[in-house]
Amino acid sequence: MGVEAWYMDDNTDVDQREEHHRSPPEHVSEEEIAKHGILFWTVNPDDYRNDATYNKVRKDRGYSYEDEITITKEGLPNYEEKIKSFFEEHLHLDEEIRFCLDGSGYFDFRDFKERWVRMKFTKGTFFVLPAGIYHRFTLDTNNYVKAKRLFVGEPVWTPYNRPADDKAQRAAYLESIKGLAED
Ligand code: KMT
Ligand code: NI
Repeated sequence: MGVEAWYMDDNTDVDQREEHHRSPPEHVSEEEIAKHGILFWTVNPDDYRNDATYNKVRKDRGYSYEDEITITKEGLPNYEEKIKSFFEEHLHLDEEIRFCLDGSGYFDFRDFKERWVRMKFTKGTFFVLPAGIYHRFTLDTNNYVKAKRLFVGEPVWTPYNRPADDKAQRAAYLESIKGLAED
């Protein structure tokens, strides 16, 4: 359903906003992403209120809360600090649900072998990262994204930086992907 993803090189110290493809590039399929418990859809960003997929997912999964975040140097208070914390490897005790309205960026997640997978977050991308998955976010070189954040009930955005292996949600997540090692 239109998510582009690839294994990363190890040079994010240089500039996290670059693509960081390996050489040669190694793409990661949507099937592989899905095996990690990540859900994703493509939604019409210009008319999402009337988008059947968007409405069905919200209803079925109980996403009662939504707001918007715009990330630009001028528009986001404590920009530098936020950019830095988004890119620290972390997990949450709840799902991270994001829908890209405009602009773009990258969500990186750790696969079952601890490799970083970079997923392109672009206009119309709607996805759910499961609780307990290690991940991070960065803007790309366009330096602009506008996204919706959804949640079940009152939102909790707290990141737990790695290591957070003592969390029950981490153990549950690892249990959920246990089968991957044997594939
Ligand atoms: C997060 O939690 O990493 C963010 O909200 C990043 C911005 S959403 C594109
Ligand atoms: Ni997060």
